[in-house]
Formats: sequence, structure tokens, C-alpha cells
Amino acid sequence: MVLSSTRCKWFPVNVLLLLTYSATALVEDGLLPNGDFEATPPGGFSSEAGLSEGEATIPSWKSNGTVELVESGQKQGGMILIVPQGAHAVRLGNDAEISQEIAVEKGSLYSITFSAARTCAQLESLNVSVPPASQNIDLQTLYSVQGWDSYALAFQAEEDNVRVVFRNPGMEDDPTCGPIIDNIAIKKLFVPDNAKDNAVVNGDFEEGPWMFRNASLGVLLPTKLDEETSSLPGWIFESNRAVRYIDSYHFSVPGSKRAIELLSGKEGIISQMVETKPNKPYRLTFSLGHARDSCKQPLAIMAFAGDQAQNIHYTPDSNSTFQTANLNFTAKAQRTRVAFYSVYYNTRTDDMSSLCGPVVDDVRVEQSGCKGITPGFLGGVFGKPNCYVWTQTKSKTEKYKGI
Ligand SMILES: [Ca+2]
Repeated sequence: MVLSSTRCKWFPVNVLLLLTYSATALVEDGLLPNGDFEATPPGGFSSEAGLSEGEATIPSWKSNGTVELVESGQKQGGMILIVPQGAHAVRLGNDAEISQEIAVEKGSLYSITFSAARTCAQLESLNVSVPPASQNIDLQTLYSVQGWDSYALAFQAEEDNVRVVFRNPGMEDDPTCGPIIDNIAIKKLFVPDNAKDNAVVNGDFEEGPWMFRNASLGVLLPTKLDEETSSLPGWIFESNRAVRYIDSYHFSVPGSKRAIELLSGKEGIISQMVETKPNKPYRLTFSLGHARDSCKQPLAIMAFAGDQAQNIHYTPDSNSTFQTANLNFTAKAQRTRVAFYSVYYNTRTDDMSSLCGPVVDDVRVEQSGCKGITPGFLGGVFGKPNCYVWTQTKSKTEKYKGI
């Protein structure tokens, strides 16, 4: 009797749960429905049907203003339009927008990845919003010679259903100008716990925005002064130029699958405020590498930890694409800023124009002292130990005493 009554209780609850689940149908990581604009519209892909206003013309999207489905190879004003992925993309005319409603988990952090290209020589920008969050992306600076780039922006879901909106805020004289967008994807982000012996959150950069497996250009992370809604949990992009998020499928990455490539000199800074104990000695350790993307050397970074700063040149062993570097500091407060930027403005040697730079990965901040510093403890010293911290740059190892 007890068993059957339990069954009676459980069965309807399960059905109810299933129904609730299917009703909400949370958006999944990856391409948004028709996020690549390859779904055939009701009138087909003909150029006459391509120009659309209103709903249902572009499957899964709602459009407002002049939104044009463009085709790979299509010419406009003697210029071939760029389609970042597949055969189709959309061009947003003056003040035009496309949007899509998605079901998300309220309170969670999400990142939107998309590709964008400009069509005219002048400044073009794109507004991406998930109301009330909104951000303009400046498409003036070309980071890649292909003429388009992928970007990622994060937002915190304030409702269960949110609308992702792409809008061209420009009012150009030439109505054929306006950004082209394609390949729109989403990823729910989580903030990784930091390891016991590392004060840096997401120091290996493994948690970040959606990247398509075939995306060979990495993803640009534009300025975001807000640590809470960064596409790269834990990290802040402080300056007015983007940094590039790269993967091991297309670039050389020091640790695991993801890392950061710093571009644009001191205009591209990443930073993090890490928890520290005042007046205690710490050591910042990180990998400094070359992405193997034909980036012209020399490569160097400025590393900051509290009131310490150090210029470190990339000089690895011949058989490696990265080296380990570190910087010692004494914490002055309960939070200490750790930051990196590229010393030089590097470009690729194959096209002489695409921006590139040094790679940073595996960032650690550890309390220093005798405990836990294996390489710094001199073998054969017994009793009260002498404590050493080694600073390692390329194959050369220098020893510092005094911690
Ligand atoms: Ca990594």
C-alpha cells in the first residue's frame, strides 16, 4: 500500500516536471536558432525577397527597419560583401535591428558570440543589447585581414525570457552601408572556484565565451569595466581596445585549450583583483607565449602585481612556444590588482596588418615563503630553512633571496 501510494505521488510530479521543462526550454550553448542565417526564408533567398521588414521573413528572428539577407559573392557598389560563415548573413541598414527572444536562467551569466563585418570605409558600429544591458562595438579597427571578426559580450539574465538585439545605431548617407552580422551563439558562463593555492579566478582562461570549433580567428573581447559581467569570468578588459580569446585548435596555447592574446599595446589591458592578505609576500606566476600566428617579434608584456611592475620579453627555449615568468610582490591590501598588457604593437608577418601579440595563460598568485616553494628551497639546508624565490625568464634562472 505504501509503495503504491508513493508511486501515485511520484508519477504526476514527474509529468509536471517534464511539462515545466519543455515549456521553458532553456536556450542551449551554441548557435542560436538560425544564428547563422542559413535557414531558408518563406520567399526563398532571392535578392528580391532578401530585403525584409517585419516578422517571420528571417526565420527565428524579428526584424525592424531595413534588414537585408546577403549572399556570399553578392556585390554592392562594386564591392563583394563579406559573409563570415556559410552562404548567408544579414546586413543592418540605418537604425535597423534584428532580435530574438530566448529563455534563460534568471540571475545567470551568459555570453553572446557573434561575427561582424563593416561594409563601408567609414566608422561603423553595432549596438548589442539584452535590455537593460547594452553595449556599442566599434567596427572601425580591423583586427583581422579577412575583414570580419568575432566578438563576445556578456550579460546577466534579469528575467527568464530575454531579447537579444543587434542594432545599427548609424545614420549613414549611403544606405548600402551598415554592418553585416553572422554566426550568433550563446554560452552560459560559470565562475570557476579558485584553487586553494591560487588567488586568481579562471587563471587558466578555460572558462569563457562560446567559440566555434572552426573559428580560426579567435574571439575578441571588447572593453568591459565590469568584472561581474565579463565574458571571461574573473577578468576585466580595462582599455579601449579588445583582447583576443584564442583556442588550441588554431593557435599555440601554453596550457590546456584556451588562452589570451594581448593586442594593441597598452590599449589592451586585462586585469583581475585578487584576494590577498596585507603585508604578506606573494608571487605572480604566468605563462608567456607566442600564438604561432605569424606574429612579428619581439613580443613583450608589462606585468603588474600591486605596486610592482615588470617588462618581460618573450625569449623561450627553441623547442617551446612559451616560457614561465614571475613577479614577486608584497600585498598592501585585501585585494591586489594583477594586470597585463602588450609592450609592442605587433602585426602578423603574413599580412602586415592584422593585430597580434603575446599570449598569457596559467596565471597564478600564491603566497610565498618557504612553504610550498619547492624550487626555492635549497637542498641540503636543514634546520631553519633559508627561503628563496626563483624568477625564471626563458632558460635562464635567477635567484633572489630575502623572502
Ligand atoms: Ca589555458
